[in-house]
Amino acid sequence: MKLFNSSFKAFVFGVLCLGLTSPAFATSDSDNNIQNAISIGNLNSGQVLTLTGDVTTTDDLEDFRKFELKGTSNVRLNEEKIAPNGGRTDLVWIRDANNNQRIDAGETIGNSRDSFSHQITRKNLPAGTYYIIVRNRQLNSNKVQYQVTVNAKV
Ligand SMILES: [Ca+2]
Ligand SMILES: [Ca+2]
Repeated sequence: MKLFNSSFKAFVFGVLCLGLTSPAFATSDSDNNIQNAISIGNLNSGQVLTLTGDVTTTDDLEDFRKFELKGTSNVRLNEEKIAPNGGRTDLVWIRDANNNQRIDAGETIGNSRDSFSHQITRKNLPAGTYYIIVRNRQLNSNKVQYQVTVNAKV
């Protein structure tokens, strides 16, 4: 009985620890580098695209998305958290000017760091391929759900 008791306690302790430390997992995805960025579509002047996702520090640190700009436009990126899983992220905006699917010097056109929301506006952007990177900045394993609006009406 004593043996049973102690193993039962160990079991309960284990379950409690598991419950306290189990990390929040993000929706599994493969958009973790620029080559595997998920396309959200083409953007013409006057359009708005919306993308959503989630990132954690444990299993999915960053999400890469891309869009094509079909003509010269003013574009605003707006990122906000979706309740209840708000948290701090980085928002990085890349223009792959030489179309080599790499981030080269001078291709980062916006970098808003470590904040609960972000807004970046750029005027007279040329047609081409653009990338958006959302990176989790929480120190714990909390999942951050985000929504990014890409607005070419500005
Ligand atoms: Ca990802
Ligand atoms: Ca490049």
